[in-house]
Amino acid sequence: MNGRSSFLIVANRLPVDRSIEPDGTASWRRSPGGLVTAIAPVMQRRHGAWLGWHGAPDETLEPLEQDGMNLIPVPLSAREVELYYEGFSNATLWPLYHDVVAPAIFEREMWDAYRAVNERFAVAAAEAADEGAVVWVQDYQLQLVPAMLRKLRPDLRIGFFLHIPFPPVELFWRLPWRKELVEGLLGADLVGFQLPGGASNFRRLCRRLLGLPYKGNELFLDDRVVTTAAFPISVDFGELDTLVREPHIIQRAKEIRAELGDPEHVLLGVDRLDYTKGIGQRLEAFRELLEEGTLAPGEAVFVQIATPSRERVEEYRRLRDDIELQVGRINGEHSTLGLQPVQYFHQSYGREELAALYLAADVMVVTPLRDGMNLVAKEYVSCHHDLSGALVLSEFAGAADELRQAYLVNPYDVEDVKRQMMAAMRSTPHELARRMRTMRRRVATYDVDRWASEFLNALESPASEPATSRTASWQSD
Ligand code: ADQ
Repeated sequence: MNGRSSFLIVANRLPVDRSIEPDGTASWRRSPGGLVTAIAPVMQRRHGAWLGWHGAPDETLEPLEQDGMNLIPVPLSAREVELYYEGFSNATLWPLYHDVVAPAIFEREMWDAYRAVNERFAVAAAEAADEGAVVWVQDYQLQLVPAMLRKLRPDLRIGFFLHIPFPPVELFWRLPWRKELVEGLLGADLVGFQLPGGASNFRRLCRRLLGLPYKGNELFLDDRVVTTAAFPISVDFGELDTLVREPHIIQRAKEIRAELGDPEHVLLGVDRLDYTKGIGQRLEAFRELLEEGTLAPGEAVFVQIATPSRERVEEYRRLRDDIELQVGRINGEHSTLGLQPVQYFHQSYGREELAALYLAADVMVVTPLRDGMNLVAKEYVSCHHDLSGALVLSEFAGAADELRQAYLVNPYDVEDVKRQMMAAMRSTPHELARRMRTMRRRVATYDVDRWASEFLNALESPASEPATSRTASWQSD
């Protein structure tokens, strides 16, 4: 053994959080979040290594083992966290890729830090990967890594998956460093997106920006072929389906309803506190339903769980204030003694409590203005084996492509959100079961294992010949 891995995940964050015990020793716990939830089981099965930042600035750590995974920490300075992570990743790329629902900031200093950190990840990956290893790079924070890594280690098989939407050419075009970013991604053998639309946006961009020909899913470079395709991410359906059948989870779900005053309808929102998630839009719809009297006082309770997120980024601080003001106003106007129509929690929850909440909810309200996929929608569906419950889902979430039987809404249209929330609440058990059955079948079949194995199969299967050895045709889509 040379200590190198034949399978490597490269992601901004390691899949663990550190907590300090009362006796001062540090321990690591698997962290919450879409990416970790999705990949940890695959990592454990393939005994690979995971390379990423450990979450504390200005600290260098030795590799460690946790949950059957080899973890290789990549250090970041406090200034790099500010410029590369909070800056270029979350104040430039995140809004730009989400339809600019908040303004995107373009600053050269942030870009320089992004490039430098990507280079560090690429060097660390080159050192950790065995000859001919498969390396799977994750998400928008590391889009330059594939090309940097290929330069250092042309023997590797490199995959990249983007968890957020890939924007239309017209939006991406604004980026001053658009060419570098696209060339960075093209270092991969396979570039995966959540939806076919993202893949086709990317191919069109490559043609317009770099004059690259493509056919079907394949982009033809001079000496290589880059495959682009959609791999809609999913959840561990089996794990959730088993968990919610446990007596203590069923009991907890009952308790939650009782603690809420046993209203006729429990509505639920679960999101990172992010401006893309449309939390304000759904609360406004709920407020209007109370205001107009469409919902009687005490008839429904809206539970909004908002996980703290990116709290040092200005836009997120403002959002938190806005949401909390809005919740305060609704409760101020519509509470009765002992009963608040909106229950708001700015907290993170464990898997079991979250599962009990999903089980307790009659209507899950998922209204992002733009979302790569949205795992919450799929988690809710996985938890309702008795076929109860309704999903109100934004057309702008990737999940809407698969969950067509949800109550689909345009979150920009408050009347539409109100109408569909009411339709979900007034629906018959038979109608709910009909919708839920089809959605469950979909999530059960296309679960997270299938997502990962389809991506890895595509990555590990040989590509077509490069442009120099064939006549590449031009295609538009
Ligand atoms: P996110 O934007 O984080 O993910 P999402 O897909 O909904 O959004 O995943 C959130 C995850 O965090 C879910 O698994 C959820 O259970 C968990 N979570 C949320 N609130 C929580 C809380 N209070 N306590 C504990 N857990 C909580 C990004 C993209 C998405 C894409 C995923 C995966 O923005 O579009 O679906 O990556 O690719």
